Amino acid sequence: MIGRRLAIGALLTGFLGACSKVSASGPGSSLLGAVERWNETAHRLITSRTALAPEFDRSDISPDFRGNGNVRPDAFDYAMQEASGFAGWQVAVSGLVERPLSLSLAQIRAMPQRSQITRHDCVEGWSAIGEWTGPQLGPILRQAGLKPEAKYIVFRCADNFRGTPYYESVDLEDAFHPQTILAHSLNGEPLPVKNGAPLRMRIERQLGYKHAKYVTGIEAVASLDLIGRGKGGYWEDAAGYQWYAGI
Ligand SMILES: Nc1nc2c(c(=O)[nH]1)N[C@H]1C(S)=C(S)[C@@H](COP(=O)(O)O)O[C@H]1N2
Ligand SMILES: [Mo]
Repeated sequence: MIGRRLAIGALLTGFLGACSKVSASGPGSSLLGAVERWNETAHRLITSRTALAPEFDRSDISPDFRGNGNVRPDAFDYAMQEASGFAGWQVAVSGLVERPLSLSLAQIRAMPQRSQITRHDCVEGWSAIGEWTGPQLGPILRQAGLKPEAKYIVFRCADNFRGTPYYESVDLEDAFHPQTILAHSLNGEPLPVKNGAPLRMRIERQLGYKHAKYVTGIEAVASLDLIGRGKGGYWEDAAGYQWYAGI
């Protein structure tokens, strides 16, 4: 957050610096137009939804990536799955798709993979850096074939808080963002249970609660109104958290 603010400040200072140099030599009227164009470009650079989240070096990785929220689904089925090394875990890709899929962990590991070392920021005031590996969500959605009415992607999870299932959702811009992956590994090892075993989303341009753990389903929908209590996620429904939690 602070890094990004500093970067924006540096960018703006750079533009202002460039302006004053031009004003010393250039005609005033065209200068104004040029400044406006620079501002527009700067604004687009700063706000671009497709920009990548910063990636870090292996040496930056946090020694222990804390587990937060639910750290073990309490369903009996989950314990069975864990005992078998999640061999039977399936992720359903459903909803507004041409070809519904049911993907095993083995199939997900066999897809082209992306690894990224990113910083996770939780609204509760802590951050951690880890290396996540898994296939990008985009190609999975392309394989299933989104119907034109699909506007959002909902992530279903195996855990719940007092009987209410955890879920999250993103728009298609985040769903197809290159750093949006279905991660099965953290720091080169299968995900620990506390961090979402066997599969969790990484939605790197957004805050921690968007990164759904224990993913069992990926559902394409036209509207979020009828999902949960209609706000697009467990914490959005329960505590009024922002649905768009961009960082
Ligand atoms: N299924 C599920 N996903 C979840 C949560 C949860 O309780 N259940 N907590 C969220 C919150 S608030 C954060 S900060 C991160 C924590 O991820 P971690 O346990 O790997 O630190 O997961 C998010 N995804
Ligand atoms: Mo969080």
